[in-house]
Amino acid sequence: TSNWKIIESTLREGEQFATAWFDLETKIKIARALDDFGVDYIELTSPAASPESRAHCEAICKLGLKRSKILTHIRCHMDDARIAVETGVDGVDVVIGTSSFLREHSHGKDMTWITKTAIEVIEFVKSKGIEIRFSSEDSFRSDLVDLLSIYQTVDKIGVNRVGVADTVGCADPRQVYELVRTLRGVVGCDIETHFHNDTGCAIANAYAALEAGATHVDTSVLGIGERNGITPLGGLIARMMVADPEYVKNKYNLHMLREVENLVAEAVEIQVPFNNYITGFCAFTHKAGIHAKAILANPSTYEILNPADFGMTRYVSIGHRLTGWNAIKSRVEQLNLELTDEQIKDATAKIKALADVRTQTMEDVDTILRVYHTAIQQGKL
Ligand code: HCA
Ligand code: CU
Repeated sequence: TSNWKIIESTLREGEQFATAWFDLETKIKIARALDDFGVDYIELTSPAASPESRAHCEAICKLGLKRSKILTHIRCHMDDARIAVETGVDGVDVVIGTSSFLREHSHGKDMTWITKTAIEVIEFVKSKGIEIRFSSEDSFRSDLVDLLSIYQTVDKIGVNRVGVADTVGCADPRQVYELVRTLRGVVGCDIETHFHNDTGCAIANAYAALEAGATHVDTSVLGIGERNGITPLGGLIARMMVADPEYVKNKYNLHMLREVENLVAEAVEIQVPFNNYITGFCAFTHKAGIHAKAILANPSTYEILNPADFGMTRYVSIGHRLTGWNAIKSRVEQLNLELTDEQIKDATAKIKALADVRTQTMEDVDTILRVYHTAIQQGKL
């Protein structure tokens, strides 16, 4: 897994999220934030979707972003392709359903029609000198022979990427690894992947795809998209920070993650989940006495990611019944109180007793420690 790229689809897949509605100003803010973060590509809703979508696409292409290339995403159809190439995008992502579910109940076309149209669309987009990706939709419920043969055909006529999409979120990492691995042996072009999260595998699947030789992963901020969404940008970053830390640190401006998530959360009126990767409120909170003690000695004991890499801070929670005297001692030192270890153990026992009645806030803990300290000084204890 090296030299992989992110295709950030908050402004395409993310617009398909239940409560998403982006005006141009919001889209520009999100696009600029993603560019500051450093994603390789930003994918936009098809300009054929509506007049506003087209105007937005044109406006975002004119921003002259520093790092991110602009893509739009269209159906495999000449009508859409003709509009897309006029918008100023750097590339076009073309998609068509290939599973029997979608062929029979959605667009009604057979593989012969699909192949013929794909070739026509690809040659047209290529003739305009911009990037082209061809993807099947519902790849994991498509016939493998159909898939490989169409990918091989489009690879021969010179697409930049072929795409694999788990449209319904049914695939598991092993299946993904196998399909991408097979595909890697069949095409020479780049391989883009797109994973829905219906069964909780979206990040693991993206990782398995990269391990198998995929080059591009689709993400959206906070994972927003159809139904419960796709691989989240932050979750993929967390995974890859462990797998490939130098690459991730050198390439992406990780301190921007929180800002871009807050921007998108506000735009679609959701909260950042409590258990969100990296930025969830408790992502770096340590609680049990045993954990707190070890974390204070060396954070790597119970942290695989360093919060400072993302502009986040670690928090050691101490006002609860699971607390321990080592954690309390570190607070005593922060407060500049002079207490012996024996006294700290005594104060810890008092905090634990109170916390058995109700959880103590940081302020509560500080007050208990200050009162205890004063009592010691006045010789009352
Ligand atoms: C959809 C299409 C898509 C396309 C993915 C892609 C999917 O909204 O159904 O073009 O890579 O999940 O198949 O998002
Ligand atoms: Cu999708």
